[in-house]
Amino acid sequence: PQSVQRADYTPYPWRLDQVELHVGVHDDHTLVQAAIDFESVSGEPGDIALDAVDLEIIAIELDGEVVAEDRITREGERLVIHDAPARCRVVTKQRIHPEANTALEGLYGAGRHFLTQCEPEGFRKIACFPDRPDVMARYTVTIEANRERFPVLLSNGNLVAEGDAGNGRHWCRWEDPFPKPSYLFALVAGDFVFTEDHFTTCSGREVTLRIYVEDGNLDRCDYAMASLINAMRWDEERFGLEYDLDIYNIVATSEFNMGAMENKSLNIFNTRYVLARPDTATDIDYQGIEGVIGHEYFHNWTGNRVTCRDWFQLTLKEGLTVFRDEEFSADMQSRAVKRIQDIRDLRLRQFPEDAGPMSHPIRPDHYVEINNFYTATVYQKGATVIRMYHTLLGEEGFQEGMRLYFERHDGQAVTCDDFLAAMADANDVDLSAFSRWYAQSGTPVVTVDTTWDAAAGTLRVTLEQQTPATHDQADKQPLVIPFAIGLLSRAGEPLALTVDGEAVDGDTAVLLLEKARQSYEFSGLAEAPVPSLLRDFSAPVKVRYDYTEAELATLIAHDSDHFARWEAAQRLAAGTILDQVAVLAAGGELNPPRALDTAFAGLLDDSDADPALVAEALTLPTEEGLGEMMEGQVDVDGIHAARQFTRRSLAQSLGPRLRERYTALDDGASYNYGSDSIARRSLKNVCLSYLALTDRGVGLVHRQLEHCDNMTDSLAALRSLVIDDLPGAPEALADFAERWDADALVMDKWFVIQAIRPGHDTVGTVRDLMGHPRFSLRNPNKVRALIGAFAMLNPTGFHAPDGEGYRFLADQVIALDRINPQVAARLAGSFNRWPRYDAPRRERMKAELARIADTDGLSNDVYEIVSNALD
Ligand code: DPP
Ligand code: ZN
Repeated sequence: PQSVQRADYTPYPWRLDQVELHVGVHDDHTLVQAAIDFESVSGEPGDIALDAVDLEIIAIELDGEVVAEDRITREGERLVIHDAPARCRVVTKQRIHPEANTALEGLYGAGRHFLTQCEPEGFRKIACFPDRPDVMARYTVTIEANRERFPVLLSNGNLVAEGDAGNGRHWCRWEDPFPKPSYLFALVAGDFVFTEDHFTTCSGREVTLRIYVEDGNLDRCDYAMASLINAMRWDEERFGLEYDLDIYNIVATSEFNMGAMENKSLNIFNTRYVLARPDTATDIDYQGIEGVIGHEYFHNWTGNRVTCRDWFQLTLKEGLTVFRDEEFSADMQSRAVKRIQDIRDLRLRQFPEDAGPMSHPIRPDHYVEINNFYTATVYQKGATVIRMYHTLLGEEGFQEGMRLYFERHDGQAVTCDDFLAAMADANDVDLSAFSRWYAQSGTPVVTVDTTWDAAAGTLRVTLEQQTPATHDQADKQPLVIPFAIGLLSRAGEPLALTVDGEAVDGDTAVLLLEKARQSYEFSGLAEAPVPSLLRDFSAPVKVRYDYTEAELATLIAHDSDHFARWEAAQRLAAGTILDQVAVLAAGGELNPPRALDTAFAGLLDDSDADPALVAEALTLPTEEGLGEMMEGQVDVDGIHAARQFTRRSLAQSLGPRLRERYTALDDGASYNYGSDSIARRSLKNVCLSYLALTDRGVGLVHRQLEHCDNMTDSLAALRSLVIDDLPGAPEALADFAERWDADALVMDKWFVIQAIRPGHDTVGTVRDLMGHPRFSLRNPNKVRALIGAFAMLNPTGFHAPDGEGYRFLADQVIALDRINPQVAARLAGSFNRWPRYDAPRRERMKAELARIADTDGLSNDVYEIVSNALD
C-alpha cells in the first residue's frame, strides 16, 4: 500500500455547486443516482477525477449523454472522466449493498435500519465523488424506501417534500442550504421513535431538537436532550456561537465504529453516548454523554462551518472541538475532576502512543490509512495544544482569535496554519515558534532543578527540556512550553511570587520555556519552599524532579491547585509501588507503604475537600500506567503483585477510616445526577474498593449490590467482587446477566468486568464469552467491551507468560479484519508496546504480529499498524 504525503496536497481543479442525490433503498441492494454540477477552476476543460470504492457502476452521463467507455479510466479507487467541458453536469448511477456492508463505513445496515458513516472517506462507497474535505457542495437528497420497514427517512438540512411512491413505498426530500464536504453527508432509513424538544437561540431562532431511538428506549433520552440544550446555550455564552438551522436531529444506533458523528444537522450516535437511565448507566456514562453530545454539537462551527483542507489537518477540528467539549464539561460539572480525568486519559493513551511505533505529530506528515489517525495524539494532545494557546493568550485573547478565525474562514476548508495565524494576528503576537507543536511528535521531558539561597531568600529554578527521539522523527527541537508553577511554605501556605523581579498576580506563575534550558529566580522567600510544578498540567510534558516524601505530603495535604495535589498523590503512590516492584524482583520482603498510608489518612480526614478529588487522589495508578512509568522492561506480574500488596496494606491500616467515610457517604438518598451526588458516590465506591479487601468488607460489597438503586453503585460492587475474586462473584455475575440480558449497553459492562479480571487464565474466560449469545464480532461495542478491554486493560491477562493472550488477540484481529478493518486495526495496536517487555514475551508478540502481517488480503488499516510495529 502507498502512503499519502501531506506535502503532496494540490487543490481540486473543479468547483462543485449543487449535488442531487437519489437513493432508492431495496431489500437486497440500493440504487444511488448522483447528479453533480462541475465548474473548472481554471476555466479550461479537463479531466474529472472521482473516488469510487465497491460501486457497481451502471451508467455515467455527461451533460445528458452516456460517456463512451474510452473516455473513462478506472484504476483502483479512482475513476477519471477525460476531457470534460469547463462547465458540465455529471450523472452517475450505481448499485451498492448496504445490507452486506460489515465495515460500517459508507451506507450500511445496522439491525433493521440503514445509516451512514462518511468521515473520513466513506462517501466514495456510496457514489462516485471527489471525496475530499476541501470540495464542498449544496446537497439535495431524495430517499425512497418501503414505508413499513423504513418509516423514518432522514438526511441533512430541511425536509422540503415527501410523498407516496406506490407499491408500499414512500419518499422524502431533504435540502441542506449550507455547502459541505462529503464527509458530513448523512442518511438514515429506519424504524425509529423520537423525543422532541425546542431551543430558542440568542437571536430568536426556534430550533426543533429530536433524538431518534429504537422503540422502548424513549425513557433513556432525557439526559442527552438536556445536554444538547446546555451545549447550545453554553456555546452562545462562552464562544458567542449560535446554531444556524431550524432543525437538529440525533439518531442513536448500537452499531457504530466510533462514539458519534457530527454530520450537519443529523448527528449519528453510538447508543452508548445517548441512552441513560440511573439504573442502567453509571456516572461516568452520564459524563460521557454530556461530553460527546457537546462535542458533536460544537463541531457545527469548529469542523462544519470551518472545515479541514485535507485529513492531515484533522486536529484543526478535533483538537479544537475536544478543547471546547472539555471546557463545556468543566463549566457544567467539577472543573477540577474533569481536568484530572482528561489528564489521566492523555497520559494513559497518548503518551504510550507517542512512545511507540505509531508516534506522529498532532498534524501528521503521512499516512497509509487515515482511519488509523483518529488518535489520542490528534484528539487529546491536539486539545492540550489548543489549551496552551488559551494559557498564553488568556480567555479574552483566545476568544479574539476565535472571532478572527470565523471572520476569515467561515465556509472554507483550511489548515492548522490558518488557525495559528488567526490567533497570532488577533493578538498581535508572534506564534511562529509555537507552531512546532504541530510538527514535532513525542513527549517532552522537562527536568526541574532548584537552588535555594537562604541568605538572599531566593529560589533559582532551572527548567531543561528534551524530547526523546520517536519512531517517526530522530531530531527534536525545543518547544514553547508554558510551565505553571506555585510555591508553598513548608507548612503548606501558598506563597506570594516574584519572578525575576516582577510580582505575579495570584499564586501561580506561568514560566515561558522557549529554549532548551532556562533559569528563573523567585525572590522574597523566608524559607526554602515546596515547588508545585506544571500546575493544571499547563503543557503535555513529563516532569522530572526529585521530590522528597515530605514535600509530596505537603502538596497532597495543601496544594490549592487540584491537579498538582492529585499529581503529588499519584507520584507518591507510583513511587511506593514501583519501589516494591524492585524489592520483589530482588527477592526481598515487601514493606508496608507508610508514607502513603499517612497521606491517605490525611485525605480521608479532610472533610473540607471535595469528595470527588479525594476519590481521585486515593485511586492508585493503574497497572498499565505503572508499566509506562517503569524504567527498563515492564514487569507485568511484579507490578500486579506490588500494587495488590499496597492496596491490601492500605485497606488494613485505613480500615476504620474507610468504613467511617463509607458509612457517612452511604446515606441511602435516592439517586440523583448532580455534581455533589456524583462526588459522594465516587468517594464511597473508592472506599468500598479498599474495604472489599478486608474480612468485614465483603459483606458490605454484597449489601451494596443488593440494595443500591443505580448502576454506578451496582457496578462498583460487582467489579470489586470479580476483580478481587471474592466469594459470591460467579453468582453475582450470573444474576446480573439474567437481569440485564436484553440490555445491550449494560451487557457491555458485564463483558468488560470479566475481561479485565487480572490473572493468566482470564484469556480462557474471554474465549468462552465470545460464544455468549449476546456477543458478536460484528458489533464494535461488543468487540471493544470484551476483546478490547482484555487487550488494553488487563496486563496480567493479556501478557500471560504462555502467550495465550497474544495468540487470542491475533486470531481476533485476523478474523475481524475481514469484517471490520477499522476496529481490527484498533485491536492490533495492542501489540505496539512489545519492545517494552522481556525477551520471551517480545518474541511471542513479534511472532503474532508477523502472523497477522502474513495474512492474505489484509486491509490497509491493519497492514499499517502491524508493519509499523514490526519496523
Ligand atoms: N465523529 C468523530 C468525532 O466527532 C469524528 N469526527 O470526533
Ligand atoms: Zn470530533
